[in-house]
Amino acid sequence: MILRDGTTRVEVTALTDDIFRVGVFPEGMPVEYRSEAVVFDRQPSGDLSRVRVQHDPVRIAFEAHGRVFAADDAGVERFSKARAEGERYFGCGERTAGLEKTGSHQVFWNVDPPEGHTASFNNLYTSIPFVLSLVDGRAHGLFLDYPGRVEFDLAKADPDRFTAVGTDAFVYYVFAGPTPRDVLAQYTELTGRISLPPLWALGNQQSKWGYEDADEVRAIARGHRERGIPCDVVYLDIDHMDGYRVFTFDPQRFPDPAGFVAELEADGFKVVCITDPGVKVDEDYGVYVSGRERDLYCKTKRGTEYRNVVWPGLCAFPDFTNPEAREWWGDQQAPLVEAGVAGVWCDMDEPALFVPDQSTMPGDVVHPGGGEPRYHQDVHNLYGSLMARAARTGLERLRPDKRPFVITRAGYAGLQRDALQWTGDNSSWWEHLWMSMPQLQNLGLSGVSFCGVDVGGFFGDSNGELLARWTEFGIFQPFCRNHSCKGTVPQEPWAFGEPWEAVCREMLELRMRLLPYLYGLFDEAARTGAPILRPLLFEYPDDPVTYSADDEFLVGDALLVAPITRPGIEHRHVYLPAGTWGQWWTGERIQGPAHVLAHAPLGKPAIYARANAAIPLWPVLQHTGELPDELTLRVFGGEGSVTRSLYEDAGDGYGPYARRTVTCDGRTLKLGPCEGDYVPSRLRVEVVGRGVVEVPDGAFEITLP
Ligand code: MIG
Repeated sequence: MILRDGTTRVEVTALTDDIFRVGVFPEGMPVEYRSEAVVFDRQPSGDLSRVRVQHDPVRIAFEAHGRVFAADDAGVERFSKARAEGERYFGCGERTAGLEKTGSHQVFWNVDPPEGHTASFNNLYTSIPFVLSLVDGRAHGLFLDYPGRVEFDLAKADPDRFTAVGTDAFVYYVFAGPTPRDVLAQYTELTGRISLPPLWALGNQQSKWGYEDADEVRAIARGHRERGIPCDVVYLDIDHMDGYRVFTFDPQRFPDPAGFVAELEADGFKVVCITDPGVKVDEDYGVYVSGRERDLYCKTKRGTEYRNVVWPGLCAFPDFTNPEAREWWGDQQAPLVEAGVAGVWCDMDEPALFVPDQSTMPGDVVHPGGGEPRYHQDVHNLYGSLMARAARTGLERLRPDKRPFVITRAGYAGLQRDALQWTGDNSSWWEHLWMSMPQLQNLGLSGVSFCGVDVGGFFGDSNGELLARWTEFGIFQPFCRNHSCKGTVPQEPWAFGEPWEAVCREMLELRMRLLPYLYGLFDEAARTGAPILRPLLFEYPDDPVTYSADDEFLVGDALLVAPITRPGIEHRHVYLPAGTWGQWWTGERIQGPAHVLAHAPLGKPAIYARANAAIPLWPVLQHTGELPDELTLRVFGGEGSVTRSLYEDAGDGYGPYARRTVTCDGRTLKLGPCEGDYVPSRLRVEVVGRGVVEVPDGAFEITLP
């Protein structure tokens, strides 16, 4: 549908019955839908029966699932949406303040924030201009697709309005819901979903900026095995490079990268390497020279190579908006892949620059784009996403039989399909442990279901109690990695001695036991966009108490976790929504909705399981290479029937899988037919407090003890 409002051209398109696109183009501006965020590639449905148009001035609204939403309250040429009565806003990507965004102003512009960012900060490393709204428990969503700077005013300046500024022509998408799950499915149908990571990426991971050389990393790996502390991955930060030249190894510190990786591999560890976008200007460095010869770097306005200083000294910066530059960059990863490196960590990709300190590229730097030049200010937020895309697609080409593993710090809407997001440089503060909860829930509500913060905190010295409590939380992050800054005290799980070491071990053992459950949630996220670590409101949108419950969260549909985030205390308030909940450690049943005072001494965090949800567990493993062939389904019996899905495969590659449904009502447990050709594990069922039964081969229904 094409409308005109004065000299402004307005186009409304129904992509599906529940996803709408609106393009607003003032006179003289091109009609342009090109987007690096959007992957929707089906034929648009074209059904405009849910679109409502008023004329003079033109105003657009949508009507579906029994209500009107995303209604313009001014002429269409400005972005201004009426706030429906009782409408509450959520989402907005990586945000450190609480869950609810009603009454806030949101800036979308990627930065490497100053050390010690707090909940009062607004924009950080990634930008996702996406809002999920709830009105009387029903959800809709809105995504404004512009990767330059944009700002949302969510009923702050005017309590009855949602306005956006930053761009004259604009394209936005509306998602009809009506549940939060539907909105996430619709938003991620448009912008893409995570791909299923290799199983080892769900294991525990250990990192530190400051591990000096191969021997130190070996000792860290061995330290885990000697102490029986599960770990799957160790990291090489920038000190592994030769003079910070990306894709190289320092010949003294890492004389035999392939031998080093193979040795760790034999002990069940993967190695992941950092990469930075700044390429050292050095005529003897092949990466730099080949990028220059192929003309793949960003330019100044005058057409010369744009340079700035980062770790290696003076650097040039790949123009990742150019598909040829992405392909070239992906290929440069070959030396890492040949050494056996299993994944790539993209850092500093806001991009973060040193001159001036903690700055980014000036807005008038040119991204030549392989013939479609754009100014940096119009693509800034994309830089990290496109670097991650170059890394991901490169790994897929270099190692087609393995699943890619890419981490990014910066990015834009849709980054979830190229990388997981880790949230950069937090601090070893109790406040930052607290902050991690809304931060990861906000990301999960914005399509980034694979995410995590540095466990133990990055800047500053951690301590035993903080690390132990942080690990109690960290094992529930989709991405579970302990990482810290150069010059801080060691914070490996054993670094502070007992009793903290034992707590970290028990928690990481629990992580390993829960891996089959988490893997099923990753499968769900890859298929539907549902967050893994999710706010209560995702499952209970009709319960307004959940809207502010941001210091607790759900892991999938079946576990509720309420971490302790202050020193010296063992009790805290927990809200349990409707249904029966089983206390993980004691088996006690609690009927929700209820506010309870949880007792959570060290090593016994407040975890509640949803009654009758069958939670698949492994025995304790030291790493995922020890894949067992038996699963235990743990059930806390109660009222009501719950159906969950159980996912298994070989853990990497693209071979067969097995997906089954498990339905339990507390008295019987039923298995649905198995989808896929992978040979599924044998099952036993542990009914908490009542005993264990083996499930005979071929059985599809058993009576529980
Ligand atoms: O200027 O590579 O957020 O995780 O250890 C600092 C060194 C660069 C910032 C990352 C951090 C990493 C560090 N990097």
